[in-house]
Amino acid sequence: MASVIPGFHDERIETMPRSELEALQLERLQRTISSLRANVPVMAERLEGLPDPVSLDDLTSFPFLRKPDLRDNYPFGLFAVERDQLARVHASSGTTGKPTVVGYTKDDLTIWAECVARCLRGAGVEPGWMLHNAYGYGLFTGGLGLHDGAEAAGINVVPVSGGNTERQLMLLEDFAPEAICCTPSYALTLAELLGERGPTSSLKVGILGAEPWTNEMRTSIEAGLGVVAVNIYGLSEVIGPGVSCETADRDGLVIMEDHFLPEIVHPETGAPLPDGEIGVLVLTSLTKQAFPVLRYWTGDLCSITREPAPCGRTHARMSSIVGRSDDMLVIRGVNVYPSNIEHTLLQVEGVSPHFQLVVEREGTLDTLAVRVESEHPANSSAATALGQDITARLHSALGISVTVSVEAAGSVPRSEGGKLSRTLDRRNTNQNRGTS
Ligand code: DLL
Repeated sequence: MASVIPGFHDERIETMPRSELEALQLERLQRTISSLRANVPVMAERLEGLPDPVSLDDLTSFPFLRKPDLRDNYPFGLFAVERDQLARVHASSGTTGKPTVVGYTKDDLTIWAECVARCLRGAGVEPGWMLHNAYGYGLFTGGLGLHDGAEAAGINVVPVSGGNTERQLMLLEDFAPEAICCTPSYALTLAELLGERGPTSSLKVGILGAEPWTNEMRTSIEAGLGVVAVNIYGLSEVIGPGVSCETADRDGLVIMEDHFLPEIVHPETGAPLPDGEIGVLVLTSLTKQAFPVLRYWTGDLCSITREPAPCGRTHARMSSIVGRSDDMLVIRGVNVYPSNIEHTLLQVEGVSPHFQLVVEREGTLDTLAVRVESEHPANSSAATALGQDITARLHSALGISVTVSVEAAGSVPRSEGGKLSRTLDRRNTNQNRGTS
């Protein structure tokens, strides 16, 4: 793996003493709340009667903003500027119905690019390097978000976007970029194909995010692509990629706290949780003009620490996302997080990082099947033994019985360029009731 050193894009802000940072946050929070009261009628109504915050702790007296609020005000009902002030809109990847629309002024785009530039420099990407940007360009914030951030940091971008894997492999070989960004599942797809053709020598850093991934997956990607793989986090509702990112030290994701105020709250009660405890990440934007969000309930589960990082950064750091409060599977009354399963699977020797969870309903009982891949021929005694081992491990990790099928390499769906859903929930489909 290449050795890369974290750099700074804006060292003064990134290492600002916490007392100064918190004073800045409070001032910006007060400004954001004034803008919501003055410019967003729906929010003005919600905030009526609530006194303005005089300390950051007062934030907890404000209501959460949740995804359905965005849908109810589709498309532009929560924007704080007129349409002619918008420079761009993006929309989040909804699986059903209308997307969630978010807007940016020109200043918002500048701030976003600054945040992403910090992420890239912290990850060890240097000005003058080439970045192969395989995040999707379009309504999704990944492609354009990383693109603008790279340009702001003086990094040259190959705007390849997602998909067309053969072309990606050709460009990786011909252009010899030092850095790549894409989803971790797509990084695995590329690593696998590159592995078949011999290792690539040019890549040093991968900036991967937009979906959950584990340290075990990181190990496979780093080995396959020869990169230091860092985790980048963000969501359209708050700005897009660049809310937080690991540095090349990979010691927690540094939150751009001068722009986004983090809280961790209890998933059911919404009560604040202390640093170090896992709960739902709630984010407040502090500088956004077009679409300010107050206490946005991300649904993403993680913990935070406010200890300064070894590299001198003073902003809070979050753990990797361990799951979502809403993608938890309830199987026969037991809460099952896909990340738990992934963690267990990737500790088993001989199991590839590709797997799929299939949930079905048989009569009134939910069943969970786990499809994994191995190099052993299907139905061989080695494959059977592996299946038994995994079944036992999952039983002890989850507390429920699951069916494990060990399949040939290449059987389980791969990312073809974007986010990969590893769970196929067939509980509510006709097919499941046997009528298809
Ligand atoms: O996925 C923004 C993004 C693009 C982030 C490129 C990183 C890189 P959305 O499509 O709105 O935005 O999806 C946001 O994706 O609430 C998380 O559930 C998940 N997510 C994003 N980054 C990570 C990550 C982009 N590093 C939703 N780890 C979020 C785990 C992530 N989950």
